[in-house]
Order: sequence, then structure tokens, then C-alpha cells
Amino acid sequence: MALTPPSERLWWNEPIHKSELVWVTVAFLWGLVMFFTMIFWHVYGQQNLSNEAYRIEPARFEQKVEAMVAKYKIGEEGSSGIPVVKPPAGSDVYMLGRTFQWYPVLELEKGKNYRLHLSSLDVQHGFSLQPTNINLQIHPHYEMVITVTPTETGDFGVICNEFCGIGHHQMLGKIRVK
Ligand SMILES: [Cu+2]
Repeated sequence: MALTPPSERLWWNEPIHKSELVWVTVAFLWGLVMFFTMIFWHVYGQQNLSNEAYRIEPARFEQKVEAMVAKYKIGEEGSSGIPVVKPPAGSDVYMLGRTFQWYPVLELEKGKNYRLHLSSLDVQHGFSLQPTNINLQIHPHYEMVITVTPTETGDFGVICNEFCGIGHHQMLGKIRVK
């Protein structure tokens, strides 16, 4: 840091050193590459989903989830007490995040379309579908809707990848595809 002004006060009239010009150019071009990569990866990367988002009160979202559970429950997941729900193909399916669980377990059919609604009842959670590496931030008061078509059968884990409190590491959910 200079304590006194430069001797030539109009420093911006001095020529830019060649190496500085090279680095400014490299940084600018790299910025452009990364900008266009974001757009390219959204279309071709199959990781950044095109989602819709709507405002919703947590209590209202919980009502919708419970209505689906009451209608389409087919059992419970192990001894966890979390219901397993099998909604009809093509329908709206709901999963909520709350400290510290994903609720309920969804059973979907391979090759069918679903509109998956996600929201949180309390704090921000991260919906991370494993092992396909799909990530969405789930906020209270916002309902994220994505159209999903399962392409493989099996059990897919849903982990929370946004630290949400003391039980964060136990926040494991499941989507089962048959
Ligand atoms: Cu969480």
C-alpha cells in the first residue's frame, strides 16, 4: 500500500505492462469459458434439473404430503415407522424434509413420469439423490417441482447435504424404483 500518491498522479495514462495485459486477457477469457460451461452443462450434464418453484406454507405442504400418504400407503420401511407410499404413475408425488428425516419413502415405477414436489417444514435441507448425484436445495416456504422419469430399478438413497443440525448425518431417505 502506498502512503503517498504516485509521483505521476495520472497513473492511468501510463502504459499497461505486457504481462499484466496477458493475465487480464487470460482471466477474462476463462471467465467466459466458465460462463458458457454453466449453460452447456445445464443442457447436457443431466445433473442440473430444470425445476419449477412455488411459494407454499410449510403447514399446507405437510397437508398435501399427508393426504398422499393416507391415500397410497402400502407399508412401512423396516422398523423406522416411515410409511412407504406407492402413488399412481404419472401423478404428483411429495417428499418433505424436516429435522431429521425425509418423509415418506416413495415407490415409483421405472419408465413412468412423476412430478416430484419437494419442500422443507423447518430449515434448509439439501436433497441429494444417490448414487445418481442429483442435488437440489430445499427451502421452507418454497416448493420445488421437478419432473422425473426413473430409468433404473433399485433403492436410491436421499441424503441431506446441507448441514441442518445435530441429527443431520441421520437424515437418510429413500426412493424405491420397481
Ligand atoms: Cu437436513
